[in-house]
Amino acid sequence: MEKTDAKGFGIVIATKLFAIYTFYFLMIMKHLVIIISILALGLFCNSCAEKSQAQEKTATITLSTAKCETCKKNIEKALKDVPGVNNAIVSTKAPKSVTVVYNASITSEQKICEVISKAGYNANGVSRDTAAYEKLDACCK
Ligand SMILES: [Cu+2]
Repeated sequence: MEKTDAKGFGIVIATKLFAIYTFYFLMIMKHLVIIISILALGLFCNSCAEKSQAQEKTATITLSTAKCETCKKNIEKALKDVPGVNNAIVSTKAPKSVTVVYNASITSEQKICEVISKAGYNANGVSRDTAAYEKLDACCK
């Protein structure tokens, strides 16, 4: 009788120890998984940031026909919604130009010039769209 009790007690202790070890093992594994995930995410974000930085370019496009504040607004507005264009600042003072910060993996200087042309202005070598030019305010012609 005593022997059986001792044996039963032994099994209970062993089971409990096993449960405790399993619990701690799982806890440690869980933490490891979380830590590894965070590290992996960090590396991933880093490489993404480096990649997008590498793709970011700045172009200065000559605007031979831009004249006034309305022109500035028209061109900046046209470029604002172009996918890949991060920033565009027009200067109507000589030398008249627009400085565009864009993502080269999404758009190009040529595409940006075409957008400006469709807004009615010459952009580098791309001549203004005549129909768009006709629609401009009198002060811009
Ligand atoms: Cu104008």
